[in-house]
Amino acid sequence: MADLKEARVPDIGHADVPVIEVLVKAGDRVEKEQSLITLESDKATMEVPAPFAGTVKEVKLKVGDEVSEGAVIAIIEADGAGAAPAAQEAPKAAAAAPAPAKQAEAPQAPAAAAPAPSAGGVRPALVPDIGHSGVPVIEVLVKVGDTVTKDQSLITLESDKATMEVPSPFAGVVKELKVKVGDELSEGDVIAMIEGGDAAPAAPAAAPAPAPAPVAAAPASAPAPAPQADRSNLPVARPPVDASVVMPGDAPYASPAVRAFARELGVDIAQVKGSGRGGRIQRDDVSGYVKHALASGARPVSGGAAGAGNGLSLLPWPKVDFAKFGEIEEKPLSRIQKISGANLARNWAMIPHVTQHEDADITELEAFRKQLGAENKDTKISPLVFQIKAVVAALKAFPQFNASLDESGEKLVLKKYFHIGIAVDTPDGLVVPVIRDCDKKGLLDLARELGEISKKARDKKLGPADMSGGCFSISSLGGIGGTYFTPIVNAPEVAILGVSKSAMKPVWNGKEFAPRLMLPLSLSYDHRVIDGALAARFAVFVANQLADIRRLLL
Ligand code: CAO
Repeated sequence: MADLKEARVPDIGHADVPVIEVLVKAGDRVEKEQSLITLESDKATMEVPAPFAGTVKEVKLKVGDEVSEGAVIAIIEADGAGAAPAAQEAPKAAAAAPAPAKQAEAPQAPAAAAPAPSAGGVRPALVPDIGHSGVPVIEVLVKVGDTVTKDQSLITLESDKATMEVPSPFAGVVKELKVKVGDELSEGDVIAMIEGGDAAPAAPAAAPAPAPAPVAAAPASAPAPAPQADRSNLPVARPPVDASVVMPGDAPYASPAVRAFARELGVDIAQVKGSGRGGRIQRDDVSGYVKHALASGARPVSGGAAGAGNGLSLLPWPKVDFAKFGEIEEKPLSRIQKISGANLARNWAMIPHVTQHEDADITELEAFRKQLGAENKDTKISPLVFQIKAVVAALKAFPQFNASLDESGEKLVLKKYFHIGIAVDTPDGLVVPVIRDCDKKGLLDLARELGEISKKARDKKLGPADMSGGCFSISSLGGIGGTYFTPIVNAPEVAILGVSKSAMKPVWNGKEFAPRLMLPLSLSYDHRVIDGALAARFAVFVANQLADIRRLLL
């Protein structure tokens, strides 16, 4: 039995937190724990998950709304079986079915537990209620002797669902640090002893300090582990931003403080290699990146902005009041568009692209594909699977294409594996899932896997792991039309094959014009790594593979 339920904002530790993304729309089917909206306080970004599975009937919030605990996010027709009992009984906490932390009150407890604060005295800064216990410290952001202001972040904690900075409850000088990276902390643990320079707001014992922003803000049931996005480019005015971060393909993973630091230096965080646990980017990694960039004469390039200049001495992006010229409507870019846009802009600006065109005669191949399709009615045999095989053969013959420039730009990393990225068009934008070990898979396996990843992409179910590790990408517009195009290389790959729609053409066979099915290919490549002659050979090789399917067996 289905029934209508309200998904509400859980206790998020603050009031009036802006909605920066609405991730579902009416008619969408959502799973329990699937993120509904993204909120961003001044210290953390959090996704609010659905408390139960069902179908969204109505979305009650829009980007820009400011919400507090209890606000209705959406009306969901819950699946009878999937509805969490907590949600049924207590719709107030609906969006965070497992008991939400009382974060707004949390800091008061530590404040009360602190020795009577007096101006100039040494007081402990305690961990507020963070909704979990035993949460690992992943960064210590201050050191002994540092002067901290009230609300300045002291440490970063990371649970499996959220990253949160814990701010200082008062201003002062750090006298002693009681924690180190790796410690697991719970409410009430002492972070540091701070000598209060500015004890005023922190208070007489009877009137505990106003709650230091419980940056732990993630609802206890926590941000859903949905593919996280680099929001460093989001048009939100509230620094520091984003706690959770992953880019398609290459997953930069850093705390809000490190992201803010990278932005301050104009560094595109996606370029920085993390040395921390699980590849997490640390402050030192950002400084190291800048040092290296300066030493090698390059400039750090910030990936996102359309026209901040990005160290490339570009003109700023034109500021135009379009409404002056006629009626307009504004539509925010989707999260995927923002992420892929930043990557595409960087790749287009930094890679010297050349596109080589070639036609493949696929008359025989197409006949074989149709026959294969008739023999395997349960599997859609896309022309793409042959293109994948042809590309793998070409990568084996021309290893320079199965390579990436390393960070220094001085070394080519040659890969011995064959993972192919496939550009998939989704209603929210372009994503590039990767099919692994294509050299070891047969046509039918590839056909099935292609069907699976395309579906996963369109259902927004791809995780960062599905989109990383690609060696070479194929972008097929063959199902749509067009003749040739100039695909943008998907860095750090060095080439990409664009495929357009095949068409019957008269082709001279030495005696006469014969009708042949010709497939237009567009190979874009990084001219720093590949020269034109090699690219032409690669394109011809791919075309020959497709023209005579037996060659794929060689
Ligand atoms: N020439 C002629 N017909 C082609 C073709 C080609 N090169 N490639 C595919 N087709 C046919 C297919 O066989 C299919 O025909 P049937 O319906 O008769 O079987 C039809 O076109 C539709 O194909 P499709 O696009 O749905 O499926 P696909 O397996 O070929 O491609 C996928 C899968 C995921 C690559 C595709 O759906 C897609 O998203 N393409 C867009 C990629 C994109 O946006 N690239 C641009 C990146 S740069 O902005």
